[in-house]
Amino acid sequence: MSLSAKEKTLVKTFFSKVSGRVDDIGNEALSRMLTVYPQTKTYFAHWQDLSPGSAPVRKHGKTIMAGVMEAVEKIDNLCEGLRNLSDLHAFVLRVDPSNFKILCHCLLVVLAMTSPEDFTPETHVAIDKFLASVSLALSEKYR
Ligand code: HNI
Repeated sequence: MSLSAKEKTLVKTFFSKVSGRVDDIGNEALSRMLTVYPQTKTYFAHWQDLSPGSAPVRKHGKTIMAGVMEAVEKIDNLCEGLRNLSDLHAFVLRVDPSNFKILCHCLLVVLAMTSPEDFTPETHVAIDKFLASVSLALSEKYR
């Protein structure tokens, strides 16, 4: 499922274009995950307010997108690049890895909605593969 050189370029170009809006994108993706898949709320039960767009949701959306942007930087070696994050999610946070796919799908939808011009079929495929690779890299430590 590795990305071709062309696909990597498409991913990098796309994310550099949306880099100024990642806070809103992260908020929207995380809000959707918590709304559509309420079982994911269990991981954030310590937050005051889990409703869409709340302060902690916005803040964590920003954190997640920082992780995604870091993954774009490390696109050539995601398993190595995301090792610490994978460790954290597996051993400290104990997030079930099936949730990575859920969040990545919410993110894909938000990217498609908010960048209709740039979300060409080729870019769609490249980003889908990239997010699947991020999910896989984050799941690495669960084996
Ligand atoms: Ni995730 C913390 C990145 C998916 C639950 N997460 C982080 C941090 C980053 C991050 C970065 C902060 C790390 C630190 O403090 O050093 N998370 C990502 C990325 C994805 C992802 C890039 C997938 C694309 N995380 C998920 C999913 C869940 C999740 C799917 C649960 C449903 N993450 C958490 C929790 C924390 C967390 C819980 C700690 C948050 C807190 O404030 O308590």
